[in-house]
Amino acid sequence: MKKALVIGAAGFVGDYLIRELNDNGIVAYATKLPHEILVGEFAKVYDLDILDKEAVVNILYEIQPDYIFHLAAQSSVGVAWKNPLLTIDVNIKGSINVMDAVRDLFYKPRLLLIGSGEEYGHIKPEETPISEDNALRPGNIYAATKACQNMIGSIYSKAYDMDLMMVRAFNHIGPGQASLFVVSDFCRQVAEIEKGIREPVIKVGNLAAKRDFTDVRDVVRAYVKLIQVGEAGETYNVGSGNAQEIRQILNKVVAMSDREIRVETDPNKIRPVDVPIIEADITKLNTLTGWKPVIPVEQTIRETLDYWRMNS
Ligand code: A2R
Ligand code: GDD
Repeated sequence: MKKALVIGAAGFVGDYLIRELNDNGIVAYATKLPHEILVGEFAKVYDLDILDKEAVVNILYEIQPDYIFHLAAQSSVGVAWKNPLLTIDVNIKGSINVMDAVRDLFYKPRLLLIGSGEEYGHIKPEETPISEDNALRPGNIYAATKACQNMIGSIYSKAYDMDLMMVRAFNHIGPGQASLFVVSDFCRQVAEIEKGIREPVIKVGNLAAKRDFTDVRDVVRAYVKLIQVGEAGETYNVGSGNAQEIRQILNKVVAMSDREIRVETDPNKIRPVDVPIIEADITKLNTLTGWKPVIPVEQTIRETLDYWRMNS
């Protein structure tokens, strides 16, 4: 049986990925930061800070995984504006620690680095939907760190003949996501309004942006396919292929409630730069694996709203 290590498994995606691995008959191991909680029912769990290179090496020697999914990151665009150094440390130095630890091993596991659709940044109208070989013009600090991870990953793969693939994940959503992110944020506010613990006013940021949303369960299906059949050194977009205006997403969330809700812009939620549209071309991944997303965005929104109705 194959063994997979999920680094940074206590975040949003980790739990879903571990379940997908289990469903595919792959034995799962997972790492989390010491202060985090991860129910270890479906994976053997280790504490790991990726800024500690020696600790990364020790865990790899102990587990000797066939597959490694590198999810650990500072993953919020908003937080990156407020804390660039932390974002650079975790997303660049931390990723290089992981790549170096894998490079020094006595065997060649397959490594999947998770990047972002944000790497494309300022996309020209004729470039959308955007494909993997397009120029990268990151529009924010988070995006720049992920573009850097991708470039270094590509260099390592060629220079050291590593079995390493990269994805650019577009916006993924679902129950359990932190309310730092837009769908979860809107759903949480609506759930709190319904419970009477918040005034009937929803606070929003830039509603004109268009983003490409995919259910997290579809996303982890793509990751597990890619680690098995992805080509070393290659980058793959993982998204839906259809961007939606954030205003449309807001309308869908609000329409799922029977309350009268007023919309108000919160200046703190407006970012210094917010690129107008990010939409994936998923032909490369679809051609290689046959993958396409199957869960409609309305279902994901409804389940996320129900999650917050139970958890706020
Ligand atoms: O920042 P925290 O306390 O939420 O912990 C995050 C963790 N993490 C680290 N793990 C090990 N060593 C570090 N120095 C370190 N710093 C942060 O990585 C969190 O538990 C996990 C990342 O999970 P999320 O932030 O929930 O990201 P998500 O949505 O699971 O996305 C997975 C990947 C990331 O690379 C994103 O940038 C990309 O997909 O979209
Ligand atoms: N969070 C948030 N809250 N965003 C809002 C709000 C709000 O109230 N109102 C509008 N937005 C807009 C943001 O300005 C942005 O254009 C869009 O909604 C999505 O914001 P987020 O959900 O915070 O995600 P993101 O696009 O910045 O980043 C996410 O997707 C990337 C892939 O495209 C994260 O999951 C990243 O880790 C991921 O790489």
